[in-house]
Amino acid sequence: MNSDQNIKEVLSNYPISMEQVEVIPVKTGLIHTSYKVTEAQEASYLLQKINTSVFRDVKTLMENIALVTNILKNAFRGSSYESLELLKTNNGHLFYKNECAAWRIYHFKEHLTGCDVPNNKEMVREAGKAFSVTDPEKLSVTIPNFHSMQKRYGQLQHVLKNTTAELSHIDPLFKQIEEFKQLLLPLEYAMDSEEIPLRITHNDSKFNNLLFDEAGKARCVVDLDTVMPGIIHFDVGDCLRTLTPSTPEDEPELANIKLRKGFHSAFLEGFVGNESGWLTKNEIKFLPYSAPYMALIMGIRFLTDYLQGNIYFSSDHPEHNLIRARCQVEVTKQ
Ligand code: GN1
Ligand code: MG
Repeated sequence: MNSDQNIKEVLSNYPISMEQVEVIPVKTGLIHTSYKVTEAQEASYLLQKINTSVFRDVKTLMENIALVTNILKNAFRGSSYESLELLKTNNGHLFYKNECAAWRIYHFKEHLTGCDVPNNKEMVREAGKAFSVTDPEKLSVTIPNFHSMQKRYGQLQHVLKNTTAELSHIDPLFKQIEEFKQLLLPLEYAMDSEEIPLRITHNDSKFNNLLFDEAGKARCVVDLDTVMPGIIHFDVGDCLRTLTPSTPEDEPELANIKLRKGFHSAFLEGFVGNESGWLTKNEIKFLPYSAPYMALIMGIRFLTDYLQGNIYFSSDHPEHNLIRARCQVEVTKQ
């Protein structure tokens, strides 16, 4: 089955009118393959082919997402925030599986847009508010040890040990990683020893996983695959590492990477809110670790994927993950 026929077959399992339906690929995220589907009557949807080598247990993943979207829908009633909404199959299932892949569909947020880097401090404050913690609820872990520096570093060492490639060009990068890792591991140790409490965290709180309305108000957090127990520092750090540099996460020219320190405090203002009482003493104490910790984790993951032949993150060319890794290590350094 070619991919066009495949998509038509997928859509025929959903309450979508196939007359004059339009399907266009959209570039969103580095993991799944996404399409915008527009019906003649103008309703539009986000169709995603789920990356099952990253998310091996699709049923648990989708049950988590259904739970999260329901919690958010109730929590946001009467506010200006919105939740993503899944479209169920004709048989009432959360996803559709055929012999090629597993698929899911969300209603498309036509009136909202995301962007890679913020234009002003107000957007940054909005991001802080939007990624602030929602009600804790029992959720499954979709990717175990997702932000464990020890695990990510172990994977990198394993790949380094087993590669036959010439490595001298990554030596300086690897040395920096080793040095920064030692400085940042105390955050993970504090989590492991339960000095920092687990909450429900998004875990992929890149700035572009937030949609804004035309007035610049944050309205909807997207990409809910990795919502699971974690520490606030993961969400604070992932958002800060993507919104403080004025350059994208794959900036090749290290000299161009400048951190906008004012955005740092604007984000925290939004995140913490007027009342810091909801944070524990240790959560506050470890806040400065957040951004460098998450930037270094990403540096390690991108470098590992580069050395593995770019099998995890979608990339535009063979050196793309190496460029991303260098950029993230530079963000860690600053
Ligand atoms: C992936 O799906 P996407 O592109 O939002 C990755 C994140 C990384 C991000 C880097 C499940 O997220 O952890 O921070 O790429 N998601 C997964 O851009 O690995
Ligand atoms: Mg994602």
